[in-house]
Amino acid sequence: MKPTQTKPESAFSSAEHSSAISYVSRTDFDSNTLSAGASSFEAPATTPINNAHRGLSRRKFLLGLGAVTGAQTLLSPLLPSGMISSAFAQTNSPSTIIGKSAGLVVLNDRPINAETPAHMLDDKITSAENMFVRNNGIPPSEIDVNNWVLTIEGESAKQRKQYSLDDLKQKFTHHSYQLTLECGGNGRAEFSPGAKGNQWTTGAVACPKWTGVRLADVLKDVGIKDDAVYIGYYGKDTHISGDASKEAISRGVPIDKALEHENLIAWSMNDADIPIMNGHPLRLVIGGWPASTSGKWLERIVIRDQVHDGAKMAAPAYRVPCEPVAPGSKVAADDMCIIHAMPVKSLITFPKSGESHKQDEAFAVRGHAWAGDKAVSEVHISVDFGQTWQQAKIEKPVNRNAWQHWQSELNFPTKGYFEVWAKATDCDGISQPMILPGWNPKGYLNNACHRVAVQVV
Ligand SMILES: Nc1nc2c(c(=O)[nH]1)N[C@H]1C(S)=C(S)[C@@H](COP(=O)(O)O)O[C@H]1N2
Ligand SMILES: [Mo]
Repeated sequence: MKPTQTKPESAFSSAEHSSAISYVSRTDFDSNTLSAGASSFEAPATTPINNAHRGLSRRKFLLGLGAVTGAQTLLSPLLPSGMISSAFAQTNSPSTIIGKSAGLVVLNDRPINAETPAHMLDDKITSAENMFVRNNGIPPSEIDVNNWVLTIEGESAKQRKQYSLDDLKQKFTHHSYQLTLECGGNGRAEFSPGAKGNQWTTGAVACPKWTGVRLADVLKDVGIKDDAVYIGYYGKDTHISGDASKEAISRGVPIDKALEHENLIAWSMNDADIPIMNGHPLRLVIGGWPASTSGKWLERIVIRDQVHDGAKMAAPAYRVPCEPVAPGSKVAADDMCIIHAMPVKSLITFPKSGESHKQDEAFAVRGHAWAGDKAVSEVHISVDFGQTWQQAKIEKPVNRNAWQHWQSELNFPTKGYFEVWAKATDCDGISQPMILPGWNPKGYLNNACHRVAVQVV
């Protein structure tokens, strides 16, 4: 049963958030803010291709901002079209999403979707304010922590059982893990032909520390029948249409994946309550898989005797062609397969793209790398468009399914314009591609190398 939309209560009490559906204030957006302090490298820019395929809501949003296009031309002479790193596609639009940094880039305000510029992901543990927000529907307007109930049921559950937050906290052992959540559509902005949906560049990824109980412990407490195939989640958010009979999203994972130790039913992020936009008071955290499997505002888990058939499980959502297709192809629903683990990927979080650097000074570069269910074994850096590579130092993950930090020091052969490229390789020897891999209709799984610009002076 879905809750009906009610007026915002204490959780959303701040004056700027007085409307029941608007958690974003647009008042800070104006062309002055965007252009102030924008050097030629910091200028927001997108390729013509990306502009052509931006979602309608984004286009409207940008139009509302005014003079964005002027700033775009500042950068374009520096890079051949099609070679513009997605890092440059980010604007510096300030946002005021409840609990979130002003530096997050809002891609859509209904539902709220906002990504984190790469340099704001520099911390080893992503801060709550800097974690991206990906909402498919409207977040719950009332959250009653004391009366929150998690129900576990389904054809393959031995019984139907309910837990309050206190039950969960008292009955089961607590575990903390740093777990990487990356939206399946992260990197979509680079698709050509473009894909509809939020035009994520690089910032729909985060790796905070989560605390809660093991999903497996709770499922086992309920009892799992031998015929269990999948689990599915349901959250308290509502469908964007306001239709209470529809779910915003209800996805899941195969039972074998669900039973892995690192999956949590979490109530805490970085030792504090999970931010409202990230699923307070309870969420699933399934590290390494598309973050769409990590249900927010978690109210119910079903243990299924078939592949879960909740909202956004069916094609084309979170599916890619089972066999590779030519860019722009139409793909039949039957030929689309559910995305499992996310592919190997890395991010350069320092320096910020567009900084200047003195040639005679040491140049430090660092970031994170992750590889779905696997570990990353190597990261390589190039400053000559991939002609030569230098190996970076990489740390072990703090636990399975946590991203890994890497760092390196670089020398530049001359002054001038350079791009720093980073390429991670997973423990099976699979590396990131330099350019967009396997085109797919919805723009998922772009794990092409991240590139940042440096002007050496
Ligand atoms: N209930 C609920 N859970 C959800 C979603 C949602 O819209 N509603 N979005 C999913 C998707 S597509 C992603 S990428 C992640 C985003 O998590 P975040 O918003 O905490 O960053 O949450 C997932 N879980
Ligand atoms: Mo997502």
